[in-house]
Amino acid sequence: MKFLIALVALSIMTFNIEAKEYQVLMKNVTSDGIKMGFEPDFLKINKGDTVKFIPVDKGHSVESYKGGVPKGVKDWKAGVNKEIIVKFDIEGVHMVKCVPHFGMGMIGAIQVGTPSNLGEIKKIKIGPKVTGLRWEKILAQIK
Ligand SMILES: [Cu+2]
Repeated sequence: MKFLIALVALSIMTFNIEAKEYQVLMKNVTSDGIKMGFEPDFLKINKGDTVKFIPVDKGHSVESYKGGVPKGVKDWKAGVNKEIIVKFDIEGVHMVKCVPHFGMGMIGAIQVGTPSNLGEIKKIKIGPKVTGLRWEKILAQIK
């Protein structure tokens, strides 16, 4: 019996430690009725987890937002209609954007562990009004 309990405890621990893979869909209309968006547009994950960005509709791209990532992160990008799996090894807030639809509000963020660079990304001015409004809603979720 003791052995069985230990075995169950061990398997639960292993499960918690295992890195997870999340999915972010790139859509023309999100489930909330928002035009051109990442679904979800904000994710909180742990260091070492991966995110698969999937262009379920055509015409989308995803890339790291220049200056909107923690120090030490290399810029990355997936071209239009390309799926990409990104591993997030550095803690902080990682902003992402879709180039064709940035002006229509297609922006998102992946929070990895502690949002150490929150102060820096709060200073970033997001040009298009619709994008800026969406960005404010994302920022409000980062804690
Ligand atoms: Cu797009």
